[in-house]
Amino acid sequence: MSEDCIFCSIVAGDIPGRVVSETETTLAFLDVNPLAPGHTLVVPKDHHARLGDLPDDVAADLFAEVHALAPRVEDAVDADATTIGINDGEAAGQEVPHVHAHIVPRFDGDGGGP
Ligand code: DGP
Repeated sequence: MSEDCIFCSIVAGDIPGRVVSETETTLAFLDVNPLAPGHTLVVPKDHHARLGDLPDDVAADLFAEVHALAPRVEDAVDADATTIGINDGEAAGQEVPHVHAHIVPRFDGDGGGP
């Protein structure tokens, strides 16, 4: 855990998160500033700032959870498609330096994306 990391605080239960699912190594919760209904973030429970910092097994667990969850999120909000993305590094738009995958439900004609 990193002391001043907002996502570590959500994982620890120190600040509230609207949790969607949890595995031994990952937590998924709703984005506080959603691009669409159901916009979900999936994070490894351990603190790692960048994708390349993840040990292989943690990276595999993270993608396995995105793989399992994305169709469920899409169904839950009756979306037409899903955009999945990771902003990896500040210049890529990463605001929270704790690796996270965005699952963004998409709707026909919504005209936008992350
Ligand atoms: P990124 O730009 O890829 O680092 O996305 C960070 C996302 O994290 C952004 O969509 C808003 C979300 N976010 C920031 N702070 C919080 C928080 O305290 N709770 C939740 N649920 N989401 C947060």
